[in-house]
Amino acid sequence: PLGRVVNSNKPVIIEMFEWNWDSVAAECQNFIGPAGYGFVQVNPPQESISGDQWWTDYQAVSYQLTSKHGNRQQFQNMVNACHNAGVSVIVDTIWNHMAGLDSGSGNAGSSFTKYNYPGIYQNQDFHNCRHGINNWNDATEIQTCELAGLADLATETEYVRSRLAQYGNDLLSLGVDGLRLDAAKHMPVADISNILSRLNTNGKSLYITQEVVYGGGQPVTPNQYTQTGDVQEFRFMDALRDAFTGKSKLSDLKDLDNRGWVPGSQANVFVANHDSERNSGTLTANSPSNIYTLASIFSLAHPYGTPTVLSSYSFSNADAGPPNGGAGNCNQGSGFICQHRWQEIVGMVKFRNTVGSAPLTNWVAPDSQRIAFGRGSLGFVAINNEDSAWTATFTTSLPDGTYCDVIKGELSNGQCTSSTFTVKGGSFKATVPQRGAIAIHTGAKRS
Ligand code: LAG
Ligand code: CA
Repeated sequence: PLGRVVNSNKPVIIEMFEWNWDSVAAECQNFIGPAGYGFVQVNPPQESISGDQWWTDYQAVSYQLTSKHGNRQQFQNMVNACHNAGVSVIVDTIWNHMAGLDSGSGNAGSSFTKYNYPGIYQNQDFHNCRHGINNWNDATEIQTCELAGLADLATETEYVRSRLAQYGNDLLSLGVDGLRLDAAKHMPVADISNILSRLNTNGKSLYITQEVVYGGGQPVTPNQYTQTGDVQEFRFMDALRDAFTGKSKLSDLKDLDNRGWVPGSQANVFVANHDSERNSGTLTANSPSNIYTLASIFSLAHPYGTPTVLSSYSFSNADAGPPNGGAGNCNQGSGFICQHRWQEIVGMVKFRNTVGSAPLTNWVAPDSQRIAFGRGSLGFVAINNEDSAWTATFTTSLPDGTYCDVIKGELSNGQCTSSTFTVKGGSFKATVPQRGAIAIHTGAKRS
């Protein structure tokens, strides 16, 4: 079955962008599992063209699990290590296309020419539109022409479907728990549905998240893909950028299920992904005034969607591959940004795990850039996107008690490592720092 029940009490995903398999395995055990994340999403593991740029991964050459990130054995070890730490593994999966270079060879040594990948696909397995997508108002062009010049697989044919399912089944046989379907928008949903129906999940539920970038007025829409799994809702990312940069009102982000977006129960949302942080279209870790962190807090606090936290690396050239050959680590100066270890984000992962699907309650927005809300009687957050502190008395249904601020601290050995807030009779007073936030929940209640 397809669904989202794997780790349903730990919904948060980390995109471990360009971390190699050995380093993901270590990080699952050392940090990710203990911190309460439910999933890691890893880079495409199949053989791709060689080269130092990060995007070589998206030019598939074969389905051997030999890549810059490691070999099959290392991949298997990573899955096992993450599982042992209670973390599920989502694999970025390329079903839409093969390499777009005229010719070359891959990381496992396979030679190819465009439209001929020996032993796997040949000319007849690709669509006949052999040019880029020119007209984005035409669904046939979007789905049968070439995204970025990449050889477009004829996913409506029996052979291609069976070959893609064979690859999917190989991943499942290694214990993979979920797939990110790259370029899902460029495949008809019927093709995705057919391929998924061929996967042997052995009763386990497989998490599917589909990359369908919303484009205004276009005929292929995110909402068309809800029958085959979760859908990445890029309008959430854009709305957060606009709100936190002050182009629109943060106070307008209360109800996100009434905007015509993918229903929250099927939306996969993020502040940024590996593409957006390069095309300057969204917030990045370098955004001013702490707004990337504030937006991340919002995405983990608001009930809309399943949140993904991007963990990425610094770059000056947008094509550059990862530091240290992809051996990810969070040491000072490593070049890896390690957003997944930021205190505010880790605090909010536990908040999310505690509040689960509790409804949004007690919303207040005394100013267009100041919001606060509860999650039932389990948690409460306040976000201040102004340059001055905000002191207020908040109404909450949290039980009476003293709670740790999980934005700047945590509950440790019965003590709060930072500020505390005391709820009594349905309210508490707090000062929310300028361009800052506070959050409390029943999982970090001191007394
Ligand atoms: C995706 N989602 O649908 C990935 O998130 C995105 O990162 C992928 O593009 C894209 N789809 C194709 O899988 C990336 C880079 C592209 C790169 C492509 C293939 O953003 O820039 O294209 O991967 O490697 C590169 C060159 C292009 C060239 C193409 C074919 O940048 O100029 O036309 O390769 O040779
Ligand atoms: Ca296609």
